[in-house]
Amino acid sequence: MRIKFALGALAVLMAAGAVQAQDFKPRIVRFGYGLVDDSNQGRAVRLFAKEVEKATGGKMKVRGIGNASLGSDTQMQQALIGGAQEMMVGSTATLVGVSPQMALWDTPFLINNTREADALLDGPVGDKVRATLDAKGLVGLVYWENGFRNLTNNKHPVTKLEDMNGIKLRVMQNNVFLDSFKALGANAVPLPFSELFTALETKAVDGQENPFNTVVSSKFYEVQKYLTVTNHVYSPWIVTVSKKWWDGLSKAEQNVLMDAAKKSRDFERKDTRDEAAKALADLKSKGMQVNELSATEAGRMRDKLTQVNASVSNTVGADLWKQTQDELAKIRAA
Ligand code: TK8
Repeated sequence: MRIKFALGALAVLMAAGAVQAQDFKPRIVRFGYGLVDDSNQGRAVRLFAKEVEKATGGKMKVRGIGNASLGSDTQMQQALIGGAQEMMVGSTATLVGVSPQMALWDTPFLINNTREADALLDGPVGDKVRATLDAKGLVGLVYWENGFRNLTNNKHPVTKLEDMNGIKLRVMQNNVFLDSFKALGANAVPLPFSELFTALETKAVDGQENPFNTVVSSKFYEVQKYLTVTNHVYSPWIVTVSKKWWDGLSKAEQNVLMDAAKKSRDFERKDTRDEAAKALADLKSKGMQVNELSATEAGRMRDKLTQVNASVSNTVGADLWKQTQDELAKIRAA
């Protein structure tokens, strides 16, 4: 009887403890990102900030800092690992130097549509890849949608494979992208996103590839004439936290961040898809010349790009590669 009472009292105390304010310390979270404030990235960071402040009664304050003001993707990753910055969102592709398994997402034509993307990224394969960051000083919370990437350039319309020849093309700092565009015949140059607009403007490079949304938000249409709908790869963003900082948080604080990250993910994917659906018309009205590839030419490019699959499989490991193919087959059959 006495024991029962003691246990009951303990349960009440624990339940009360779960909502007690002292679970939340006053904290400032610097959340860096590369795109401009008025972008799908910026909007989702602001939603995340609101959710965190609401859930902690204003104790935890999230400062979204865009425009790569805190540094390029790779610079911010290092700041998180060292504990000098708390959070960021950026391309999984720029994380390959930290975790080689991230290269899985760079496989050309791996994912065909957003249904496959969500199921694969939010399922066991996505979790496994995300978890590889733990040992490297980062905690991966959720994947956001960057989107299907398309090609822009300032030289000439790309209507066939041979048109890629001689285009000086900025790619992300990532070997799969470098190899892919070399295989297509372009002169691929790795550059951080933060230097891209200027590189296009000064004609240091002729072209780049990113989702429609980014071509709109970063105003690439001001410095790029031709857009080719290639959809050559689905690009995720990943929201990461400094593990050094994360390990010092209470369980309640960690739960708040994870909850808000999931809410921001759902918001961001919908926002990105709504925006992407309108973006092409928007870019045309801004003067870009848009072309789709004929089925034959798309097939020829696809053949060249699938050459890099073997190297991705090598980098990420045959087991993860096979698990991915199995998982995709399941998703496609469902
Ligand atoms: C933004 C980048 C960007 C990516 C790129 O920081 O570098 O082209 O697509 O979204 O992560």
